Amino acid sequence: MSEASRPALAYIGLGSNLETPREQLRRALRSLDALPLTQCVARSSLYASAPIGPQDQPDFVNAVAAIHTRLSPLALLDQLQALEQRHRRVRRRHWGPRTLDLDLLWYAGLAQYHPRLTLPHPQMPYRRFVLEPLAEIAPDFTLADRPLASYLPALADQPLHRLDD
Ligand code: ROI
Repeated sequence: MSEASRPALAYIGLGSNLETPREQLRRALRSLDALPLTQCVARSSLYASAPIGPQDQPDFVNAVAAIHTRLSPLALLDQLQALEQRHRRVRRRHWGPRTLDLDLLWYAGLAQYHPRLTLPHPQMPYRRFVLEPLAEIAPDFTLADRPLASYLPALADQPLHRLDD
């Protein structure tokens, strides 16, 4: 089978804490499905989470989507960054509030260090707002050979709750 006929499975983390975050995420999920050579195959519930990092900003809404894509990791990253711009991402300071943040978390099991893109996303093990939505859509997922559930007890101090959609 040729490479082109096999899409890669990838997981995307979504976050927003400005300008009606739930609506930002719903729009972003539709836009992911509309990317070239890409289909959204699953999405988690939306989750409300207290900010990690600077606390003087609104709570976030987070979700994780699973996609099938024929884009390369860097081509996908370009598309995600363009999508953030189209959603008029506001990013006034590092780790500050934003209208839409799209993180490429995991791509077909690839492990790489690259100046633009390290895979899996290096912050994954430390973020409950990523691991819990991911566990919802990929219960058997393992990170560094450990089930997601094994990471969660250490993150119990990060407030997170599932929203009704
Ligand atoms: N905190 C939460 N809860 N959710 C996010 O998506 C998020 N994104 C960020 C920082 C500012 C690190 N904190 C976050 O970029």
